[in-house]
Amino acid sequence: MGHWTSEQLAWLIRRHGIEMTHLSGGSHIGAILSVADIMAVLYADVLNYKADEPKWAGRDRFILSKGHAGASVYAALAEEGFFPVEELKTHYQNGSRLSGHVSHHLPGVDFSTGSLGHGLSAACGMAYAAKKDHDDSHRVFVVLGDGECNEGSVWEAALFANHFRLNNLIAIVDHNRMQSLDFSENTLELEDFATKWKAFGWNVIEIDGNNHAELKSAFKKAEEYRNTEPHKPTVIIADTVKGCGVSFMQNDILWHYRFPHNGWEYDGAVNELHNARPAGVEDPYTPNGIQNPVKPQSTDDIGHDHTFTSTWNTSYPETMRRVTAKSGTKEPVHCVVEEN
Ligand SMILES: Cc1ncc(C[n+]2csc(CCOP(=O)(O)OP(=O)(O)O)c2C)c(N)n1
Ligand SMILES: [Mg+2]
Repeated sequence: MGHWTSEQLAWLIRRHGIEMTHLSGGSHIGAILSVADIMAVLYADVLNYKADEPKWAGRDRFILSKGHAGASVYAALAEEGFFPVEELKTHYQNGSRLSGHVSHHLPGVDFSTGSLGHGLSAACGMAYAAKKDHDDSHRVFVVLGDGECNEGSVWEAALFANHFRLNNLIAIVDHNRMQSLDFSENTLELEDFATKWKAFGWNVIEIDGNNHAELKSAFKKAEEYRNTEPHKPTVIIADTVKGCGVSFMQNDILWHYRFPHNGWEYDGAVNELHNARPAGVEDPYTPNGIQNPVKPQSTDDIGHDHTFTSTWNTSYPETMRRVTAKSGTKEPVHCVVEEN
């Protein structure tokens, strides 16, 4: 359990994410904003850990398999006291231990990631080891990207978890329906995603992954399943919006790789977040927001379609599509941050 509420921590993860990618010129802000609510609920309400004793044997194990969103786990760990918040500014810099992708050299990190498709296998190993040791003191959590589930190794691990009845394993998929250059459905179709996990022998919980109440009850349900479905691992399919919390980054694939540049990109993101900050949180970088922010001009590259194939699911006519897009649209979408 953490020091912050999940709403406060989600806001801090987003604010740190903007600053860290801005300072370093690092990528993946869209992925960081997408997973911020999942990470915040995990570190505020779900995971058992001791920040002053990172290797405590009874801690829940956690792997961020979509390791390109490393800034989100770094921000959560720093804000919960594993290392100084000040160190976040070294992200992606030469000599820093906060490498762009997640590094186990940091206290609180159990497994390095970045090469997609390995986290679920590692989590299976940890859960299997606990079973073999008859050690019921902790659970194993792993967060995957949906595009990451294109990797065959994910499905081999899913088979393994079923075979060894790993009911101490909880996977969460950040299901934003986008990957690095395009919508997932245009890259390699995953749907019907829930049915696939069920067929692999898993409990499946489907929720809005930017909604904290739904996330919290999903984790509660996953805990209940450990008793009611002792022969199954559990996956939470968390429907999210890539770029959630900054209007011009939402559902725009540009922000998978682009970082917030000086000018309207940084000023706009900071001020949007500033205006949405929850009670009890100070902005660590721009305590009063940005006065006289640079505004985008009509010639600036905002609101354009940057997906590789230019539109949602061009491969199939309407009648052949299997899913309706929550995030397959350029319209502004609901995000939890805007509510506060
Ligand atoms: C094995 C491997 N192949 C390719 C990449 C490059 N890469 C980084 S992020 C990414 C897209 C991931 O999409 P998704 O899992 O949906 O994550 P999201 O950013 O949408 O949360 C890719 C292909 C990688 N990190 N590892
Ligand atoms: Mg994705």
